[in-house]
Amino acid sequence: MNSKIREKALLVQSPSLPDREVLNGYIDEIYKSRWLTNNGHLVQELEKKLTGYLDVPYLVLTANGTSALQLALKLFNIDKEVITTPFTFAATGQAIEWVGAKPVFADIDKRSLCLCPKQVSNKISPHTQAILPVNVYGRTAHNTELEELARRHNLKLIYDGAQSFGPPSLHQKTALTSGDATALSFHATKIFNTVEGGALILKSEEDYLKAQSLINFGYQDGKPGHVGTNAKMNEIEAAFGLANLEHINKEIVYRKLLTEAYKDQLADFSNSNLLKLTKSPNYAYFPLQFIDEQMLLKVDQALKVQNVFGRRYFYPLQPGSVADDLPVASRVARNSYCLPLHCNMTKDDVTMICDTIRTAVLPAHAYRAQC
Ligand code: T4K
Repeated sequence: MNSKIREKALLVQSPSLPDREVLNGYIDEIYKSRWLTNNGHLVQELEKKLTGYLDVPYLVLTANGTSALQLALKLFNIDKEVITTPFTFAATGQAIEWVGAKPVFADIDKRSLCLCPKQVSNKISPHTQAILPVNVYGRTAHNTELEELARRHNLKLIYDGAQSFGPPSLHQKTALTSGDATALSFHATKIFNTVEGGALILKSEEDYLKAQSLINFGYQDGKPGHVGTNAKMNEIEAAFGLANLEHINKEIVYRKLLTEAYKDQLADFSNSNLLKLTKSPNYAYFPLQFIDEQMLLKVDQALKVQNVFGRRYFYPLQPGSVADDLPVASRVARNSYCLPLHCNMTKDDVTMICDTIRTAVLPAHAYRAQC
């Protein structure tokens, strides 16, 4: 094993920064125009480019992924019950509560780690207005069944796709266009970032225009219309996004290369049940599921000694969810762990991490084999 401990901490995520010259070009435009926000030229350009790159019908840029979720819920007048997953980041449940609705948690499917349609079906009540699945680690699952369920019960289907940025070639065809809306996050720690930022993908021009108005105080044609908010992206963030978009394909290829290196080096675990690799189709994360929490904590500790910091995405379950009712999500949350994956690390880092994991896990493996 690599005996030299890293001087600089290796974190689970690390932002991709744009080329300075490219960024400066966009910043120069801002200086010339003196236009900083309120649907400026660069926001419009980024919106157009992302709509094409992601191949989606309509896309509205927002201040962050959380505001994109809130916007979707407001757009469809959701204020009662929303069925969602307990295995997600804090923002999902909080966005639901923020608009005055109640999150109702249904269990996840043990293979996809996403909302299980059968469990959703069991939770539908006369108060249910929407289903809100999360594309965990960029995974998309059960879209056809969820669309069918939503149609049958006249519910809105809003996806939390904060982790699922990527062109159609990386996903199932309808990854970002299933249901009524999909919220994306462009936070600093995401594959594609605008520092803070997000977007809402929509299906119709009517929804698009209403969303544009809602993020700008409900203004329509320059006049107040309905109650809105301020959830606009600004020109500096759009400049960052436009510059980052220029190297996004390279970023994805590099993440793929690191993912392959992890897979190769952890292949010797493939026949053991000690840890399982979980696919992140857009290379957003490198998630593992350990056999139990004890093993996870042991590896986490061993990595920390090497100055490496993985993360338990997502632990604990969403507040308000009751673990006993959600056995699959509880187990998955206890045992899931993301290793570092980003453009500021190398294949040698992957080797060091895998060696550390092997050393931490194998004594337990030998012990189990004897029993
Ligand atoms: N839905 C889902 C399913 C989500 O995953 C998220 C966000 C949302 C909704 C909401 O989208 P946003 O409103 O955030 O756009 C991080 C991100 O802050 C959060 O955006 C993301 N999910 C979540 C999965 O991860 P934390 O609490 O883990 O962040 P933090 O500050 O601990 O950073 C994570 C790692 O990245 C650390 O090792 C430090 C490193 N880092 C962080 C920042 C901000 C850097 O190296 N540089 C940086 O600039 O939530």
